[in-house]
Amino acid sequence: MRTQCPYCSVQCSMDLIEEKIITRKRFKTKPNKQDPTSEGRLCIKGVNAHQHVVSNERVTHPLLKIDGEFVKIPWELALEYIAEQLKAIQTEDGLDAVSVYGGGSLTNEEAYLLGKFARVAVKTKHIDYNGRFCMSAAAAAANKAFGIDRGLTNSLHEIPDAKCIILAGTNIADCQPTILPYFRKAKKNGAFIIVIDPRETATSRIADLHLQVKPGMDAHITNGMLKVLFEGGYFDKTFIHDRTTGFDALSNDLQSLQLSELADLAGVSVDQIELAARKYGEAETGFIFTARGVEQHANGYENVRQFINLALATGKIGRYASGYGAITGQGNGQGGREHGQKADQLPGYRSIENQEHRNYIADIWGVPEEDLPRKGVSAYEMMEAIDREEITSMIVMASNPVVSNPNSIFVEKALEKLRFLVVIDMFVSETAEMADIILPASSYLEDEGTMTNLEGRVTLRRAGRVKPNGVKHDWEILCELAAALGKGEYFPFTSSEEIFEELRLASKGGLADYAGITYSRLEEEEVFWPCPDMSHPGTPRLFETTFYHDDGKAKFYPLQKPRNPEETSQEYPLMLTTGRWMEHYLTGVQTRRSPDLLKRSKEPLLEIHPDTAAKYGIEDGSIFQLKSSRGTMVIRCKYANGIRRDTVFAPFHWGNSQSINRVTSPALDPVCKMPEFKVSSVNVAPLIEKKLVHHGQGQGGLQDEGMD
Ligand SMILES: Nc1nc2c(c(=O)[nH]1)N[C@H]1C(S)=C(S)[C@@H](COP(=O)(O)OP(=O)(O)OC[C@H]3O[C@@H](n4cnc5c(=O)[nH]c(N)nc54)[C@H](O)[C@@H]3O)O[C@H]1N2
Ligand SMILES: Nc1nc2c(c(=O)[nH]1)N[C@H]1C(S)=C(S)[C@@H](COP(=O)(O)OP(=O)(O)OC[C@H]3O[C@@H](n4cnc5c(=O)[nH]c(N)nc54)[C@H](O)[C@@H]3O)O[C@H]1N2
Ligand code: SF4
Ligand SMILES: [Mo]
Repeated sequence: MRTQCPYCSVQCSMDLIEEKIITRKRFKTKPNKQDPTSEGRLCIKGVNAHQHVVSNERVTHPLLKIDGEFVKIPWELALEYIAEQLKAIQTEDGLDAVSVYGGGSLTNEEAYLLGKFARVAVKTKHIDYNGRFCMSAAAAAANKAFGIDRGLTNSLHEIPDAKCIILAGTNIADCQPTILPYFRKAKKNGAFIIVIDPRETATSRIADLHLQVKPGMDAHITNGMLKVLFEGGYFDKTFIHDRTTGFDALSNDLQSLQLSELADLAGVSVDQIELAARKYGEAETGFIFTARGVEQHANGYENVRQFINLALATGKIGRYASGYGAITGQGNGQGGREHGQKADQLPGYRSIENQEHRNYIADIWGVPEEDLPRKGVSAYEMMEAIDREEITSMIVMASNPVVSNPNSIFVEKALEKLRFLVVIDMFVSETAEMADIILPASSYLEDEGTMTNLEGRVTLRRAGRVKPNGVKHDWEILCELAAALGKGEYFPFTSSEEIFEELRLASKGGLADYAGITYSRLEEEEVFWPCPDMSHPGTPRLFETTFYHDDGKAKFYPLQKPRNPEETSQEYPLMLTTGRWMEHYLTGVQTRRSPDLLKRSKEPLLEIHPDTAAKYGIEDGSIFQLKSSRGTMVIRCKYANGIRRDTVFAPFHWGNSQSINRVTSPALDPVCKMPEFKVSSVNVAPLIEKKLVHHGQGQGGLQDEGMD
């Protein structure tokens, strides 16, 4: 079967061969050599992606919690029961007491339908999704700077011809491994590669210059670079004049900056800032890429705006081999943020507070405009509203918020207060364990639909495998739940293609315009949005002639000092930053159920510099408690020579006592509500009990052989 990896935003396609030898099943994976993005490569996660699908831990029945135990119940009863509960709660607590929480692994069709489901079937304003923790800073920055938000402005194929590449807070070698060769090619062609990251990573190893920034202090580097570019005459005055606004306010402030002060604050040297600026300024072509390292901060929005300033000031955007990109994260991190799962958004990147937009979508949906709710609050703010008992019910589809939210001890306590929690998932995730009812969803191998990759390229993933008995597709579940709520007429869909046809109409004329894309077109070619009609070729390169603001110009952002992240103190002297490892995906619900991936990486490890470890008397490989003012988690440490001495790093791929979010800070960016996952002040303390006890869930015991 031809399929696409369910994990990251590259969306590598592959052929999966399923062999049956007597009763045993074997799987082989072959990359698709014709894949225009991965060029026939797969990473270790892609090779093993089918393993969770055939895990014997898949949920294959609706499960209702009775006296603390899950009991299998038939679908009809499950749907009826949910509808009854939701209606009762809304009668007593109000329409907005029910909330919906989505995810970036959903197909475009399902993300679209989830938004419609919340607004039309449940009639709540409270819907948001895990992309709030992922794409929101870059999305807000791109919208404000360019008037549109699409991950990369150019196709990956242009990277090898760029002469300078800045990789800021993006660890491509571990997180989008199959696109690393584009960067290697650029290097071979003479590009100067700059990595900005507090740690040495597999990505920083390809860099010509590695700026080991102090977590949260990127903007001091960009400000310093801007000053050097200005003074060195590297600004593109024609581009600035013709294509941008807001430059004067910015340039006036540059004079007052002191490079030495900025370098000190950023934890790098003046020489490094100067070299980075000169190399980027001199290069005829260049790219800047950011990811969660600069975005997941309480000033993530400003951070991204300041990186965009560099591209605008030097005119390195809107042309071949020059541009900016926020490397998107989840499989459908891009499409999932365009069609209405966001609290303030309607399909096609329309705004729920814009009268014209409301009229247009109400018309497509066949509901009175006044019936459409207004905007709700962001993902973490929903947890706060649950804690205040303003929201008393939640439907979670394709996310594991109890592990992925910051300050997760608080979040877990809040979720316990819910009157009714529904989780739609393939597994009993840590969040599903808390649910009153779990509905089993199909997996990527079984469910078809479109996905939009990091380049803005829309791909069609066909279903290769029949879903297990008792399991439904997410879109089917939404249609059936809507029917149970008495709104079936608005959800008459019998295939994902029918939903896509409505999405095309709903997105038409919006910023994320998919009107010119159809399933049959996607069978022939992958299309980059915006694509307003069938004769339009799609838009691989953005901004060649215009930006998307009314005046057609891009906007500079005034100089901004980075807000100091949570300060370290005597009690919490170290800075914790968090992120990913190659072998696991997000909260690990899927990859911890893939035996080959779990074998490679069994538990989280805290990366700590040996000098720092020595200071606190920590032996390599020992287990201890990591503490912050929010709580404690348990983790083994691993010496890492390549990390800053004031910083420790851990992945967030594990739950329960090993969940790093038990200690992370809930500070939110005021503009986009991105949490500060990348800086929390912590300390390390010895454990009394040294033996690590694994929780049963998702810690192995799975199989991809011998299944019927
Ligand atoms: N293997 C794997 N791949 C994945 C995922 C996964 O879970 N596992 N998840 C996918 C998803 S959803 C996403 S969003 C992407 C994320 O992709 P990335 O953003 O590349 O991944 P992270 O590891 O979160 O962070 C990147 C780097 O930022 C650095 N960093 C931390 N603090 C700072 C800082 O203050 N400034 C700077 N400049 N850098 C900092 C970290 O050391 C880290 O190396 O990956 C996608 N791909
Ligand atoms: N400390 C820290 N925390 C972070 C981050 C960080 O860097 N540091 N990064 C943040 C980022 S960028 C992200 S994207 C979030 C991700 O956070 P989550 O969304 O919580 O992560 P996942 O593990 O992808 O959870 C997805 C759940 O949906 C299920 N699932 C997968 N596919 C489907 C499907 O098609 N349908 C249904 N119904 N279920 C499905 C999986 O089994 C799993 O239980 O975490 C954020 N949290
Ligand atoms: S995880 Fe990403 S890079 Fe790896 S195979 Fe899957 S889509 Fe490709
Ligand atoms: Mo993400």
